[in-house]
Amino acid sequence: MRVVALAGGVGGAKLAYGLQSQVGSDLSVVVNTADDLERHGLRVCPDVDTVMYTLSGLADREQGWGLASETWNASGMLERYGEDVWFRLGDRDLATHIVRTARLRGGELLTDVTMRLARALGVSATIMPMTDDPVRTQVRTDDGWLEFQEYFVHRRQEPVVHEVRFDGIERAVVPARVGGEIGFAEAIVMAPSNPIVSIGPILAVPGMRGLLDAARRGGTPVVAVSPIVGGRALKGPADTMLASLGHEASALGVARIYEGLVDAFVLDRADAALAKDVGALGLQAVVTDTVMTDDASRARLAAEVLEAAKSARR
Ligand code: FO1
Repeated sequence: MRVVALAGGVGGAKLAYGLQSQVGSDLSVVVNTADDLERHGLRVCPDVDTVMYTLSGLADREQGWGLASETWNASGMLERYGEDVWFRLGDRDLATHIVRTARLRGGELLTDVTMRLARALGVSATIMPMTDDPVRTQVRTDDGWLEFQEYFVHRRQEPVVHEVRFDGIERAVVPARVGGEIGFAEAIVMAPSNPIVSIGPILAVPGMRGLLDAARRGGTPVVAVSPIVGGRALKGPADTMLASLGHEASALGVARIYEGLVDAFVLDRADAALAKDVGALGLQAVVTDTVMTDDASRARLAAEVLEAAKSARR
């Protein structure tokens, strides 16, 4: 079964890992790049790298991002030189950013760079950025507009978010390779990532929604997994962000955002009481355990998501 997953960082990477365990190289993951940033002259793609490290089995599983058994010597040296090191780059992680930046400067597209890096790490799935063009998430807070990682890491997601924009999105183009994979997909999965700042930018790339709609019209089911369980985000600020942006901070609030875009919606047993309201939106509600604590739970959720896709096939 050819599967395309849309994903942000940590939560999305875990489900992608489960999906890879089910379908191997038939999985393509389209990853958010609006969290990207420049650090020390290098291009850093946090969500792409989180997915790549997770799928290669090299990720720091406690932290969710970065590499396991990382060391921080370069960061210490950068600090001695007076550089800002609030966005921490490990020694081995730095190699990824050095190679990526050099290849981009040499004229390679981010899609090709990403696919080569993932192949070198032994990833069997195809990992693709949502676009090759620069797009940056910015959030409006009481302190004005902040770059995403300034808000997320430096300010620890503390400022209240009043508005979100994706700078550069109108000039962004869906890579041909992404369009092709969506066109051939037999199931499309929205991973349990933040619907506003992880899945949101992917859907906002001009042409992306059209590709997904065309796939659905052609009979490809689209299944979304809620990143909110019992009114709380498992990781990150999705719950508080939903609330401050006027959405309900619940699985139902997420289902409403995806209304008209997905056929089935997977929510946690803790939210079983919301299944009826999700169904009333016209989505097939699937209630199961969605919290992925180990390899087995990642694989089981992925298998259930693919079953939901089969039964939602149009
Ligand atoms: N997250 C943090 O909370 N602190 C960091 O210093 C940090 C560094 C970092 C470096 C490379 C990378 O790929 C990810 C990193 N992240 C860090 C995670 C990242 O900010 C978030 O996971 C995503 O951007 C949110 O999806």
